[in-house]
Amino acid sequence: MLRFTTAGESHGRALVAIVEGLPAGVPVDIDQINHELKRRQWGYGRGGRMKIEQDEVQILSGVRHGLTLGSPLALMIDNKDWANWTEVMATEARDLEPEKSRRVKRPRPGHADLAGGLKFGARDLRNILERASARETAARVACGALAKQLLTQFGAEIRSHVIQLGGLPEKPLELSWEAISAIREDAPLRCADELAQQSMIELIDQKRHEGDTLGGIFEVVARGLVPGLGSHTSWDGKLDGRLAQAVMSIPAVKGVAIGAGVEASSLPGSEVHDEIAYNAETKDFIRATNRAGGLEGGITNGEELRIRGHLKPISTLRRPLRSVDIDTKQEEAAAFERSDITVVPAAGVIGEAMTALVLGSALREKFGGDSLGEMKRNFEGYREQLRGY
Ligand code: EPS
Repeated sequence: MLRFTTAGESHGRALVAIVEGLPAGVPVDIDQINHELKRRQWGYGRGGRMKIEQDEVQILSGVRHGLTLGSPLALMIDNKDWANWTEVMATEARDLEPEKSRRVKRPRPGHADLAGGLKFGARDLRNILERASARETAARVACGALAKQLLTQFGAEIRSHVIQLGGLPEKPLELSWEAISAIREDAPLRCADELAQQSMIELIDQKRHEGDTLGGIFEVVARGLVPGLGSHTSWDGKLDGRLAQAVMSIPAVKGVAIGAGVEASSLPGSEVHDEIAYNAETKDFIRATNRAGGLEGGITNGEELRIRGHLKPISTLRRPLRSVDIDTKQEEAAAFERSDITVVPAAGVIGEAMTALVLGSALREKFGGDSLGEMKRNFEGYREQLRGY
């Protein structure tokens, strides 16, 4: 199994992560990890913080001479903004004057502030928001980049794109792998449809002006996956359920759909299920459609995996919503320091990372092995089995 854990506060010293379960001998490309970190920071509608941070990973363990050792990898990404927060976020005891403490006491509707404050008894909501912040997802993207490097060894690739933002276009975009692959890395919203992208940008500008925020939908697509990852045999082995949890855990994601997921519930079966055909030449079972999004019974079926994340708008608004001061219990405007207007393209990159980590884990379960070579032999043996089916 491939597993990871992260630690770090948004304005603390650094984000760190430990990744466990990669076999020995996987080539690790640190530039590629940094490239993924950069992709996450990109996107029209991000706020001032992204001008401060230029995320770069340091690998502290688990890699020697460019190859994994089979031991846990420890990763670290510095928070450049930490320099401005050393007193407020000091790990040592401090007795700061109220005006210097940056205490948060007006919870933002939609954020973890109030629910977390009640749960932990935190009288300074900063104790909650520092960890609830989506800053943590930089660490996930670094872990996901490692999972992607494992997947590459087995011929799988992952991409993401924005298919709707702030309700535009009215019908979410449906695009081929080729169209998605052609999106330039500097596309402002990682959207393949130029016209749609332009109208999204105009909407973002309008909402920036109004002090408001926007959500949207991203789609993650993985291709080159062998059939047979995941399992129908137990509820927690089903890959659709595992992917849904992984994608739902991304901040602001409130809905996850696989393939035609949402639309499928209102259509008859004849318009939903993908009919099966056989290509005698390649000895492959094939489908003309892929409404199942590459998963049947919680198992990959060899088609492209397609998973959508529906994001609510960011909960920090420049024109704040009504809230209550936790000291006075009087109605007040929610706290605001600075914020992004929308993060849908960034969430897509995080979606790629979370998908890669789940798929990487499923690959490890199926093909095992302590070294990459052993894992590849098991993989080739299985491919042989598929060809003889
Ligand atoms: C976030 C608020 C903003 C975002 C942040 C997530 O940060 P700050 O409060 O420092 O302005 O920019 O996202 C990141 C720092 C990041 O790396 O994505 C929040 O409240 O969730």
